[in-house]
Amino acid sequence: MADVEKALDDAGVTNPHVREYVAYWADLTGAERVEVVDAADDARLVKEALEAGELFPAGEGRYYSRSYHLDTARSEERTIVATSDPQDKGVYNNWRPASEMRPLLEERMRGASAGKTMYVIPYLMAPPGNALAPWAAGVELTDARTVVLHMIRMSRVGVQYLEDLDDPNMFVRAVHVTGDLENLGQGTADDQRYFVTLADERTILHYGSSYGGNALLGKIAHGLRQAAYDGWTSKKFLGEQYMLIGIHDKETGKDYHICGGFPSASGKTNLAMMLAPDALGDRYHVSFYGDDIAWLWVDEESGRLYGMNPEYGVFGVAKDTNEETNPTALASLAEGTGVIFTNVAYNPDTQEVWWEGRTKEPPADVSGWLDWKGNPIADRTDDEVGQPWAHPNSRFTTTLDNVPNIAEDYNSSTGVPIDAIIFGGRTRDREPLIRAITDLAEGVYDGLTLGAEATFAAEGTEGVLRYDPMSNRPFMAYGEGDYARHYLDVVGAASDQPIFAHVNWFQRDPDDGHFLWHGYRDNLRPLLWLLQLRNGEVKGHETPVGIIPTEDELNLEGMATSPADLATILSINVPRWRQEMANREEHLKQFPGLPEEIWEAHRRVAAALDAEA
Ligand code: OXD
Ligand code: MN
Repeated sequence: MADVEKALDDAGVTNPHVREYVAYWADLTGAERVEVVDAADDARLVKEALEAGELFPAGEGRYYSRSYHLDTARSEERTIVATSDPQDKGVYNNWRPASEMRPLLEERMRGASAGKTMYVIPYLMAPPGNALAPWAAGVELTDARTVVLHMIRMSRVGVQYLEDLDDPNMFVRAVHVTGDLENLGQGTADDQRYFVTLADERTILHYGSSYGGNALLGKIAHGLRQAAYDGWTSKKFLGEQYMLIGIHDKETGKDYHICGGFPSASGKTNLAMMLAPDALGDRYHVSFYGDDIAWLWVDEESGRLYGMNPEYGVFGVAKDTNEETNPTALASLAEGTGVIFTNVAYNPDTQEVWWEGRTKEPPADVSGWLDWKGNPIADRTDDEVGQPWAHPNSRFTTTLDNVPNIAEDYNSSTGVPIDAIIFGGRTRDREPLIRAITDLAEGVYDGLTLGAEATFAAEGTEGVLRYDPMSNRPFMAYGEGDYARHYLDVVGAASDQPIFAHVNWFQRDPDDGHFLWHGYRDNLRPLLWLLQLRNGEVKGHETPVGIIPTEDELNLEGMATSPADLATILSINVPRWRQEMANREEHLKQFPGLPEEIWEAHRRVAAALDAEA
């Protein structure tokens, strides 16, 4: 039996509620040892993980890990939001009664950490001193050392974050038990895994995975699901799956901040880490705040909408990260950064890593290379030769201050004022490069009807979007009608409203399929236009679905683009839009209690399109 009291005493944990919580779960899970961790323990824990074969060296100060082959992604079907109020049931939150889920999880977790160390990770999902810090404190308990190492990179970790809580009982209780990964029936009818947020108890119980998206409980379960629920019940804030960037105009000295949501595989991390195009670099500097989560609230003093990234690191998808798509990410993975790669291809002889899209071709000399499962590439049979070397969801985990263009004030307690909220999916036709929306309800309506093209048959019918409201579909914590109401209320309380916009970098030529817009760094150009529009410096062109730039308003200096392509991405295809409106109506009808403002916005846009037909 672990000596819990001693471990807590040694670490200086005096908060009685934390002590009680740790003792309860140490007893229930049967852990052999309890260890309270601090960010300063990182080097020792890395050394232990290397010795235990949980990490492998990938160059100086870079590490490699591999997860169990059936445990490589978030499992949406096994993820549940449970409360004691059936009114919290939504379309996407997989709601279940808390009274049913807690015993189920306790049963699975009982004795499941026998022989293992239970690490106690006190963390804060906010810059210290932030207005939302009371909702940001948590204590993750985990029986996996690699989870600790990831948490140290992804959140602020240390006992001090628990000791000065205004209400000592107000911290998220986040319990992670790995389970016997080889016997959990992942993806079968007998799947044993459960990833449950008991939102009204501020307790997270995740069983059956050590993959980051399921096991780093500060990030998705607390940073998104729990935060969304807390923001709603407190009426104070929104917790969104948004990136957050700053744009500094060196000529005027002004700073702007843009946040926004993108369904997965729509380039959110690349956008968040974008640099200004060379031709505009003398005037503009783009800084990085975060690539995945933003909490938004109205600052009482200024009346403005503010935002901050609650995370401390980046848990990025490796696939297709290269010098063109995201040089900033590559720099943040350099030697000495402490980065941890997961499920990429690895060469233990040379300590190199590789993933699809890192270079056009995989390394020509395959000797020593292992694929993400640890199998030698050189031993592949003819049938296996075409298979990816890295898992498509392979990841890199690195702290924010490794990102070369990290914003100077990313750690400041105040957060930053938000000028614009953007949404963007991957849409091959219909969606122009950018359309600005100045009306709050229309902006929220646009977010609720966000989607990305179905990528393969199983996900939907070709041409029909897989809707992903606000890019929050997997993280919705309560009913969508209430969510829309709360969003309108929070942003609506700002005296100086942000402008909304929908962006799309992915329109293609219907004949030869080429992308009509270059993307990457050039994506700054439409964003600059959006800020100019907000400042009243340009007028754009009104359409039924928003304001789009005229060709001469978009700054295209130093960029080659064909006039025909530009004309297409700066125009609206009315018949195609009218088709989409019928799909949107079906989508929105699923959500009971959607505020009338949202339906009005839908009807207004539909009528304006009809009038143009
Ligand atoms: C996700 C992530 O799964 O950010 O969305 O990792
Ligand atoms: Mn994400």
